[in-house]
Amino acid sequence: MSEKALIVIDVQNDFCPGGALAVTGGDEIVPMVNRLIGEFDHVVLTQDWHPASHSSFASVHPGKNPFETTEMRYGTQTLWPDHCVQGTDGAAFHADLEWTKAELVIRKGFRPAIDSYSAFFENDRTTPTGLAGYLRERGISDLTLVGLATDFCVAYSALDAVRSGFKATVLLEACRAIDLGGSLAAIKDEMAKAGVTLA
Ligand code: VGL
Ligand code: ZN
Repeated sequence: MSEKALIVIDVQNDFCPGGALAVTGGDEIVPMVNRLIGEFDHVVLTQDWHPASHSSFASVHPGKNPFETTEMRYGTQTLWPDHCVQGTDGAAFHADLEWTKAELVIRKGFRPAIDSYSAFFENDRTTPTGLAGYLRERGISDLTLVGLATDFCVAYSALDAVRSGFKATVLLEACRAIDLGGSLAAIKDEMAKAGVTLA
């Protein structure tokens, strides 16, 4: 068994123009992502899903601004504007995303004290989301990743995918980046070295 799946990362209102953590051109990928959803036999979506006052929000760290960093127990954490709060419109999928075919929606970042960029592991890189087990049990070994943002949730998901024994391809055309201080170039390099196919 070597099934393929499309993993659609965080195509949510808050990551699109007008959203709380808008990624430039984030909404431009939606038509292409919809086409890919139509082509794949298996589709998994992820949804960034934070409780209010999540520890990754700059607003809960006195004196800190969004896009600065802080030291957490698990390492350095970038601080973000409040975004993707559970149940809000900002956390909803983009209105044009054709998500009904998805067989699984993985929600991540719901533990107050730890952020989760990756669809596989939280930012301590050890707490699993359950996605690897789900894919293995279903005989899915070959993943194509698209979505937002290239240099955070897409990249960490792809890195963890290869680390967990999956084949991973990132379709860059169907992704958009935040690109904080050269983060896009650095993580593309890291992905290529780790064995992620950048297409
Ligand atoms: C993301 C920052 C914070 C992402 C999620 O989806 O790339 N980035 N939360
Ligand atoms: Zn988040």
